[in-house]
Amino acid sequence: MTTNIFPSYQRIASRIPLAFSRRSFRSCEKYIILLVFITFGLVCFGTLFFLPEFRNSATRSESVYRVYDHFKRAAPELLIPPPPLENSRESPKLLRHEMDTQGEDPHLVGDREKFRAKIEQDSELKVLERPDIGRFYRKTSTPSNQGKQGHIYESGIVTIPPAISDHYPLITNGEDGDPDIRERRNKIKEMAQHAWDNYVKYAWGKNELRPISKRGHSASIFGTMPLGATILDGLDTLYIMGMEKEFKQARDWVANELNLDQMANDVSVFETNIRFVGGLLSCYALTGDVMFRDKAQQIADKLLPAFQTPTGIPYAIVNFKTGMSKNYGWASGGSSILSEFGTLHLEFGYLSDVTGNPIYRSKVEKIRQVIQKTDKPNGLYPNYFNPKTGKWGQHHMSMGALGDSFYEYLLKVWIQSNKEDNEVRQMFDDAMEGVFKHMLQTSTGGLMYFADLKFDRPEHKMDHLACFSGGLLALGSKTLKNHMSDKYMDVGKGITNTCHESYDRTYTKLGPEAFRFTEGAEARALKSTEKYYILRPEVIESYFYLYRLTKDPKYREWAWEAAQALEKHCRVNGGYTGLKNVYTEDPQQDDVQQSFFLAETLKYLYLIFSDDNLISLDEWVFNTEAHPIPIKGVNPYYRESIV
Ligand code: DMJ
Repeated sequence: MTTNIFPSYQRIASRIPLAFSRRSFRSCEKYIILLVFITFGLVCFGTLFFLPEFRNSATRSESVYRVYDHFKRAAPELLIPPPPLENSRESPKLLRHEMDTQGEDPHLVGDREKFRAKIEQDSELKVLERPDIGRFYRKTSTPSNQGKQGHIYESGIVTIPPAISDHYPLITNGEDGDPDIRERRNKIKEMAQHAWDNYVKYAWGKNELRPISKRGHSASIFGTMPLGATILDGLDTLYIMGMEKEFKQARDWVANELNLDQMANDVSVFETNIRFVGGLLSCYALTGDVMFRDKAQQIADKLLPAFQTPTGIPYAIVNFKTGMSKNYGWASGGSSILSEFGTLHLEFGYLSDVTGNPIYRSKVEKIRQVIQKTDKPNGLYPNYFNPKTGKWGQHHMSMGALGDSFYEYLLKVWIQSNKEDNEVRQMFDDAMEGVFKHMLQTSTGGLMYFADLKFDRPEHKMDHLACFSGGLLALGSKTLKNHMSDKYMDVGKGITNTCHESYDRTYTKLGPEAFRFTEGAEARALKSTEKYYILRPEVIESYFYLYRLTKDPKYREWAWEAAQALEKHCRVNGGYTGLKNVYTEDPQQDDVQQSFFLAETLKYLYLIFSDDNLISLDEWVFNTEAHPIPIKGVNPYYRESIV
């Protein structure tokens, strides 16, 4: 008997193996084999559905539509237009080509035609405009075919030119006709280059620069993390000054490095809004690069948890990661601050318009409703408001710290709405009536100033911050003729003059943080804690408005005095520094280059020495950090969302 190590399939009958004589399978074996084949077939068939082409076709087509929809909303111009109709203007070209290719397979001819049309379309794209960096459009220029296309440039910047426009506003360059003025402006640009280059060299990605110790710096308003505050705040200045290379570098940092998701950082809602959201929205308006809009939206979304209060008045501080929000411990029994919650409307309203998401506007409209219906002592707005009880805190009022930009936005939101939001214009006029009646003073030496009010008593002190109001009032006067217009202009000029005096009465010719009016001194700081200058813009800002609105050359002269003083006392090898005491011959330096130096101080200086059409006040409104926001219905760079 042969032994076999392998199992035998011999049949056994009564324990006796039967001879293996069968030629076919038994029926149950056939079933098993059939079953194996069927299973194999099914597995093969099922695998087809895991191939990329077939996988999840329903969700796939939905996601294709989602992407399409996203593009349609974000950049309708990027979608390839439908092929020309037979009778369209393109058809002669097709007919001519059809004649050339008679006798060929009509399908191949059709494909070749489509391919050719695509190439033509692509080469048309190549001749479209480069980004607007370093160029400018005059009001008289006519719209080109770029009005209908989205552009992707070599730099990777995507721009959507204004859709409907009969002119392009001037947004870069804009030189003045006078060669001396041009020379001054070149100097300001060189200052910006110095400030920027040193930030890049020593503090890239950090919030601010320490120009003497040559390293990064961060103020508490930015929390503890490096958010590139100088980049976000300085971007539009680089753009307007035509610093193309620097703008591109800053833009790429925002696109690739700025990621707030992982940042467990407590930040100021107000500062984040005016500097970051405002700066990014300006860049979106100026360039059409949707990256800026999307980043602005991501940042604004991080601020939204701060609005979850019983009244809807936001808290001052929010944590980017957790959304935990709170107010400053020092602010009148847990109050929010007027100048902070009152300085969101311009950016949040515009953000809703460019994203098509109404949530941001709804938040700021709620703020307005709440303060509208709360009684105002003597028609004035106190600096503190409790977001839980809906009541004002201490009755302190100021055109400077804690109040300032609230008043600014009452006027500017009206301007930005193309003067249609009359409610807010009325609020501005009413507020100014109260301010003029209770806070406006004239010193014995004839200087006009806004005193602070503390429980109905004037404190005869004015902050450097309050010096923005000279320009604001001039803007109010020029944008609406009403019973207040002349007064606005008089007070605007008077306040700007006083602020200039506060500079002129120092050794350095730069102004102190706050100045007082007493019997012995006018427009001078008296306390050592008020004698510093931290590169603030407000006085120069008012020179800018007054120059543009009155054309009085003295404002340019005053601006030039300030620029020279900055060069003399604040410029160091590593950038620009603030000063600890503006009254001393050789002031100590504070070793901080504030982000608003690039955003505001240098931008306003540059614009004073430019043509008036560069960021025209008829088309743009500056947010409180000098980031220009387009005026609705007037400025084709508004780029409102079409959804
Ligand atoms: C800027 O951040 C803004 O202008 C703000 O409104 C108050 N002041 C600083 C610069 O001084």
